[in-house]
Amino acid sequence: MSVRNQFDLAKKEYEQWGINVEEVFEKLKNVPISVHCWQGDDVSGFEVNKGELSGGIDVTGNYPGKATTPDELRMDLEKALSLIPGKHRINLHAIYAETNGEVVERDQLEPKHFEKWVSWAKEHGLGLDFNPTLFSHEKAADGLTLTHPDPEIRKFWIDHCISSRKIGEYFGKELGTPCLTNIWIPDGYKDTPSDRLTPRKRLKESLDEIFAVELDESYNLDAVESKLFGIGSESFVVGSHEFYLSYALKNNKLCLLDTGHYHPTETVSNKISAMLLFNDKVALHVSRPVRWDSDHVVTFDDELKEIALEIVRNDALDQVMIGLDFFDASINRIAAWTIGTRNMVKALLFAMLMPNQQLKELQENGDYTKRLALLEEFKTYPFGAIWNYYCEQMNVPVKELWLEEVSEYEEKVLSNRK
Ligand code: RNT
Ligand code: ZN
Repeated sequence: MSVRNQFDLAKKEYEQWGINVEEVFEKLKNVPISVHCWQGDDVSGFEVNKGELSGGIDVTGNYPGKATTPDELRMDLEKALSLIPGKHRINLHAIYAETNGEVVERDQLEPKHFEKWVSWAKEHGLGLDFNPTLFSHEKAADGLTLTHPDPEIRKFWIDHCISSRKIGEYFGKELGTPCLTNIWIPDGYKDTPSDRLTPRKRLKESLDEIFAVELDESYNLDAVESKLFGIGSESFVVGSHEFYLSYALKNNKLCLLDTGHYHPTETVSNKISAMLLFNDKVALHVSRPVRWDSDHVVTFDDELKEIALEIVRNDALDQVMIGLDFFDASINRIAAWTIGTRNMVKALLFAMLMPNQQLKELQENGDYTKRLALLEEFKTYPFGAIWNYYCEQMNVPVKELWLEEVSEYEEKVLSNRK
């Protein structure tokens, strides 16, 4: 049976619940996922004096063929995007600047160092998001940046964040869609601190200085990303969840939740509704922690579906900015992007195909038996047939066929890289 015929049958089952599948497709097409460029080169970047990856994050694996130049990275991204349904965004880090072989200190970065990314984004109709890079640098070698006791080091990172926000503004202006500029810092201590307040005070002051430079929010939106622990900051992280949640609320910034940055049984899906009541927008780094903040490729698991449900059933697609954050170098990197991003889109489709209104009513009416029964039965509704047809309609490979294209690309392109 063709993909279309299977779809026609499946569609009828959803229609019985009042779900209009074509309308769902239209809605889904317009949800951008911010695809992180750093999966393509193991968070290496293209700085002239490239340092080792630091900041308590780690990429394991040495799959051959990683992108080593901006052109290779863009080419790989194009390949991945051609296998993912929808129009998406690309999330860059400051270390992906193109400086023509010149050493440009991070506090001196300017829009011109991202011109190529912008013209590429224009060519492909992509929005861009941005991140200052406060790791993999000699001035971050001791694990402290915006909270460093040395005012000169702090100043360097403050200036880097300000220049990054201006680059974000440039992206927004050029591309006609606001750039989300997200600040994440690794700062923390390996061992029990003797003073938690002083570093947090310094972080607050540094952020105040960074955001004192006012930018037009129709071009640049600012986010702050919290964390629980990292390698080398096991006992204490300055920028904790409570810190940034409070900071963002008070200063009208976005709070970014990375799904790997909480206690193992704590879920981001449960935080979204609470935050939506007090914040205009919430940002996400969808990742997959395996025992720790391991940044595994996003799979179609229960928590991913629950996150998508929380966004969809609360009608919050315009409020939740969905970004991805994983880096796996043990598998083909283009496949990693494709699997993770397709899963995010797939989870949104899954959520849109649930009888969300009826389920809400059941809960309101106290019918928890039917609530559980339906939630369970819908897990085995013919969702795959709808997903396959969506892919077909969006001109991307159906089912695992995308893998053939990745293998061909690996053979023709990746295997020739040193
Ligand atoms: C680190 C944060 C951060 C980084 C990227 C590379 O724990 O999740 O978002 O992964 O900036
Ligand atoms: Zn993150």
